[in-house]
Amino acid sequence: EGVGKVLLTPIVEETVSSRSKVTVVGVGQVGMACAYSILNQNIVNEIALYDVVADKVKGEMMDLQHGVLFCKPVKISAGTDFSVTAGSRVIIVTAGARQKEGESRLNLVQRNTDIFKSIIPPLVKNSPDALLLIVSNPVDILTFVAWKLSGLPKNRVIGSGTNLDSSRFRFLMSEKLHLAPASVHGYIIGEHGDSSVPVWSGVNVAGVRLLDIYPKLVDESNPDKWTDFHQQVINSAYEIIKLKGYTNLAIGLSVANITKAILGNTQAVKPISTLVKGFYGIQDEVYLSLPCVLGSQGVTSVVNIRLNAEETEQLVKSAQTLHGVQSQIKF
Ligand code: 6V0
Repeated sequence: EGVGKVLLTPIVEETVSSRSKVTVVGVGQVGMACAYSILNQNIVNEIALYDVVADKVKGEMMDLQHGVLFCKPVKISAGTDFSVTAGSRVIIVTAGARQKEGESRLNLVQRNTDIFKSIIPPLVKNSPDALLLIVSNPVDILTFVAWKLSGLPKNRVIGSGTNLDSSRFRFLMSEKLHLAPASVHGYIIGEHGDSSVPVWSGVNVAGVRLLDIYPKLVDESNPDKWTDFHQQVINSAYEIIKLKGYTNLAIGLSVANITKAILGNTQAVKPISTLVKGFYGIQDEVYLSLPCVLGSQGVTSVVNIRLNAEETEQLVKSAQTLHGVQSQIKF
């Protein structure tokens, strides 16, 4: 009887499903690269954007909405009120200042902690079952800060960590070997940043350890300078910031890759930042990256990789450095 009068005849009331809602907090270069990558992966049914700048968050929402036709249907919402984030499964936090040219990540700590104090409690209140995925720098320390402020169990507060550093590392080695990055396996663990640790002993192609084939792989005398790959990884962000002002595309893809493992409960192993107290003799409550098994609970397990004495020492030293910085933070 509605024909010619109303377009739709409702049968049941529309419900808002939050099956796979993801919130991105901070719609700067990094936040939008995360949102865009996630949109392209067809893994969520809702993306919420939250920022303190009303015009910007609205503009970014509209820009994404206008592309939804070309993706799997996704609801895109946005606002400056925390209610827009309610019912999220994963909350990706990219809010905050970024490094200036030449500035270290550790330098950002108090500025971004102050932002976290105002956002983490209301985010958790609106999404009590969510998992927090921290991206803002210095990511390991801010993941610790978020964990403390959130009151959530440690498995549900993680940082993007060295998933990106490891991807940069594998890319550089893959170019050298003329192989796809996915076929060159290797992990960078520890701090996302200047004190990260490359685990050369584990670098392999199809299970063939490179150190078994080239015992002098990482000797200073090696003219191929494989050790430079690690230095290049460390320098990557500084170099890209100098060249284009910020880094965003690779971190966006890396975050989408982590989000996919969580929402799909895949139990994939990825190097991400987790609470490492008790591992490798680390005594302090610090977050650092280790290969973690990821699923809907966040970190399901940590993979116990064998580290040599030097690698262990570097990891413990990173932990001490971060702990030192953390003890200066004003909560
Ligand atoms: P940006 O482009 O300046 O964006 C930051 C955004 O945060 C802006 O839109 C701000 O309005 C917003 N913001 C500020 N305060 C708040 C608040 N209280 N609530 C919500 N939003 C707020 O910076 P960009 O996107 O380039 O970088 C964001 C963060 O990501 C920085 O801390 C970077 O250092 C960090 N990165 C982390 C990486 C990693 O591997 N973990 C990689 C790249 C950058």
